[in-house]
Parts: sequence; C-alpha cells; structure tokens
Amino acid sequence: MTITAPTTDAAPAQDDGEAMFDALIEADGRIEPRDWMPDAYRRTLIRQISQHAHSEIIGMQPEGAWITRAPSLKRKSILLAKVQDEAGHGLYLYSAAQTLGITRDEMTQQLIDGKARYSSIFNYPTPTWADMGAIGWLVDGAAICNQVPLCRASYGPYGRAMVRICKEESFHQRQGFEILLTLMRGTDEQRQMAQDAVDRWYWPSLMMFGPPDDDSPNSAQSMAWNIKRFSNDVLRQRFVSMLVPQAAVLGVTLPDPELRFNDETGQYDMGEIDWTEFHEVLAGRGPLNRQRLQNRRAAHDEGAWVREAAAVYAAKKSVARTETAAA
Ligand code: BYC
Repeated sequence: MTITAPTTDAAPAQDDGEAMFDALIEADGRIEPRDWMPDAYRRTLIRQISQHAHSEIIGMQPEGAWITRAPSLKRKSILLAKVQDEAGHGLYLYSAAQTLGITRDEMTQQLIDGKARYSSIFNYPTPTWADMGAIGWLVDGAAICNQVPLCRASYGPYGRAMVRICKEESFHQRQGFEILLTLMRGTDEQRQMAQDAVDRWYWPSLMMFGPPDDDSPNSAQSMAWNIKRFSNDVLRQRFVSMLVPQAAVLGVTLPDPELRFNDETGQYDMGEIDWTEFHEVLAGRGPLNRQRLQNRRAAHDEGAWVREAAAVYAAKKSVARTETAAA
C-alpha cells in the first residue's frame, strides 16, 4: 500500500502562507514555529526575545553580588531562589528564540562579543542591601508591567514562556517591596538607605520601557504584528500609576518633583527622563557595562569544561545507542 503525505503537511507556498499569516494576525491568533512567517517578523522576534534572554542572564549579576552578604539565612535563600529564577527565565527565552532558527551558541556569542543588547537597567551598581529591595520593587515591577501584555504576543512560544515568567516576576516584586517595607520600619539609617536606593533606581527603571513613542523605531510594526500590545509610553505611564500608591504605603518619596496627578488627563504628569543618560548606557558607557560583559565572558570561559564534558557524554551515549540498535 502506498501512503501519500496529506496535502496539509506540505509546506505552504509563500502566497498561501502569507495569506494565512495575515489572517491569523487579523484574528488575533497565534503563529507557531512551523507556520510561514515574514522574514522581518522572524528577525524582530529573534531581536526582542534574545535581548530579553540576555537581560535575564546579565540581570543575575547585580543581585548575585549580594547572595554572600544577605543579612540573614532567610534573606539569603530567598535571594538565591530569585537569582536562579532569572537564570530559568533566560533559558525559557533562549529556547523560544531557538524555535525561530537561531542557536543558543550564536546568541551567546553575540552577547559576549558585545554585539547584542540587554536591558540598560543592569548596568547600574548595587552598593547596599536596600538595592535588593529597590530592584525587586522597581525593576521587577517595571518588568511585570512590560511583560504581562507579552503573554498575549502573537508568537506562541514567546507568549507561553512569558506566562510562567510573569508568575515568578510577581513574587519577585513582592519580595522587593517587603525588603523595603522592613527597612522603612527600621532605624533612621535603614530608612535613609531604602530612600537612597529608590532615588537611584527610579529613573533607570522608567528607562526600561524604551525610548519615547515618537523615538521608538520598532514599536509601530511590533504592535501591528501583535508582538507588543502597548506602546513604550503607555506602559511607562501605567507603571508610574501603579507605583504612586505603593510608595505611599512604603513611606518613600519618588524622586520626581514634577510628579502629580492630572485631573484632566486622568494620568500622572512626570518630569523629563534624562534620555542622554539612556543613550549613553545603550552605547556601552553606563556605570558598569564593561564589568557586566567581562563577568559574563569569564563565566562563559570557566564553563567551557562543562560544555565539553556534556558534548563528550552525549556523543558516547549516541555511539552506545547505535551499537545496541545494530546488535
Ligand atoms: N535597554 O524601538 P524600540 C527582568 C533598544 S529582564 C536596552 O522602542 P522595541 C529582570 C531597543 O532594543 C527584563 N535597550 O524597541 C531580570 C531598540 O534597539 P534595536 C527585560 C533598549 O523592541 C533580572 C532601540 O532601543 N525585559 O525582568 O520596540 C532581575 C529602540 O527601541 C531599551 C525585556 O527585554 C532598554 N531599556 O521596545 C530582575 C522585555 N529600550 O534592537 C528583572 C522585552 C529600548 O533596534 N522587550 N532599547 O537595536 C521589550 O518589551 C522591548 O524590546 C522594549 C523595547 C520595550 C525593551
């Protein structure tokens, strides 16, 4: 009996594929790895997902620096678990990007060669324990605002990875808030330390949302493809509206003297973000860009023996399987 492949398994011709892609986007459906997609859609996803993965991996450094210095065993185990979560997020995201035809080795090489972007926020230092609170509250808080809409991204593997990531980020944000709350209920010195950390992380956390809408070259197309669901400025505004009542509970001051609720617009007016600082950090001239990459390169070099051992083990297993099958 001759079995012929069902016609639906045949790769769709570009015209059919394009029509299906357009219809799926129009219907707010999901694109899956084997579906036809425009090259530019594939490229923009690889760009965004790989940058996001690199951010999670580089983002382990500012907090990783405090694991050995956490003030108690409980704080140490919580911080350790959080930093491990970030590593996990990086791995889900590298896996999602791999479904688009790039390898993890290629992405890693781009990062250690200094050719890939990662979030500007991770180039700032963490001089005090209160920075762990400010990162959790502000950085993970900004990440949640930005990433919850990405759970509905049109590319299936990205959206699904984001669901799990967001659940963990929301725990991270609460643990940061709780660190700050504990400090704010402590001594004058502890309150000062918490306020100082908020002062240093507030503006960089607003920069995490990217440049203003009229200076964001990728937003319009990414929104048309249902990758991004909201513009950079809309999400930034939503973040600030979330922070104001939480800052009041904490008793910290957000370091923007122009921040006030505007009854007419129903939104918060804010002071001007220092976009020169943002562009300097993106150009590799932030406070710790060089060290972050140096550390990543060193970790990569130190891990070479693990990769070699895993490759040798996998090759031996494969030979053993072939010999068993041949016997
Ligand atoms: N930093 O046209 P635009 C975490 C780049 S990790 C650096 O608006 P787009 C966590 C942008 O890439 C959270 N670069 O771009 C981990 C573009 O350059 P290219 C990380 C930035 O893509 C550990 C150019 O500027 N989150 O949560 O439409 C511990 C023009 O921008 C930044 C994500 O990665 C920046 N801040 O929008 C704790 C979220 N902003 O590529 C927490 C996923 C912009 O053209 N990514 N650029 O050379 C996104 O949502 C979007 O990619 C962005 C930018 C909103 C970031």
